[in-house]
Amino acid sequence: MTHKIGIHLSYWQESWSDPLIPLFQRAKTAGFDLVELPLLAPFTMDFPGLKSALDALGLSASCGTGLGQQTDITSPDPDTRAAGMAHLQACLEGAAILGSPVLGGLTYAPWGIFPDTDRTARRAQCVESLKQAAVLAESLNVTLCLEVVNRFEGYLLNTVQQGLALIEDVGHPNLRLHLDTFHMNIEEDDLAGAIRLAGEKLGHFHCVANNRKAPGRGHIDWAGVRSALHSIAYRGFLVAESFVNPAGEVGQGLYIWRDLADSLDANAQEIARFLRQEVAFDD
Ligand SMILES: [Mn+2]
Repeated sequence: MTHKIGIHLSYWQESWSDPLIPLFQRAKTAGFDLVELPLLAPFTMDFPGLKSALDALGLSASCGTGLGQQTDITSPDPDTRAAGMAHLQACLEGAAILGSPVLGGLTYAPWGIFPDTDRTARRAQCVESLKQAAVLAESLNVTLCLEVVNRFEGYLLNTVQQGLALIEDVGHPNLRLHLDTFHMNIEEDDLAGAIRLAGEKLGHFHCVANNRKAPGRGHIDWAGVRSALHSIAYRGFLVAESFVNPAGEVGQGLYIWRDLADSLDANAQEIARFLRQEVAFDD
């Protein structure tokens, strides 16, 4: 079996609410096997309609989301936590309809929110909330994956070591780590070593250059990454999560201030070729 390769659809979005279905064909044409759908407002999404559109093109799906201040499952406020659990439930149900084996991203804490006190209590609350979320995910046959992100986007999980400790504290087998080479490049001493440390707990993987350009454009050691993924027998998806377009609220929200690719579609084709030839491997 060779890895399925995918692309995060926000690659083509300028607004977070840009419709996703028109992007499926562009991903297919570029050469991807699957698309990663950002589930930012899951209550408004037509999951059966999205699934039909994926099936029509023979595309698989992966799913990611991000909690926010109003949906923070680490919050001391029970109503905020309940809103967060409802958001995760809607995302997990959507992922199940789409046939995505994983829900990744900021599934455990809000994106870009940094409380200046009570971080220890929030981590403890996070553990309690994830115990419930993991059970729910398991009942839907979706693996809940926690994305380890850099210090500018989150405080709770910056390294694989922290991720493994959190999973250990939750103690449920349906939790995995979601790693991303852009974040790892900032925080880990050794990317390949971090992947090996994650081992069988690695559930989802984002491929991106150190500067968020196409994988292969920057200075990530892809041969080392591939060899580490091989050594842990990683069988999940390889999803490109490049952000190269400064336009709109997506470019602004991700701090893209200059064009990092000439043509989005040609660059997407280059990404698909690179992932298939330089990162994916046969068992
Ligand atoms: Mn990512």
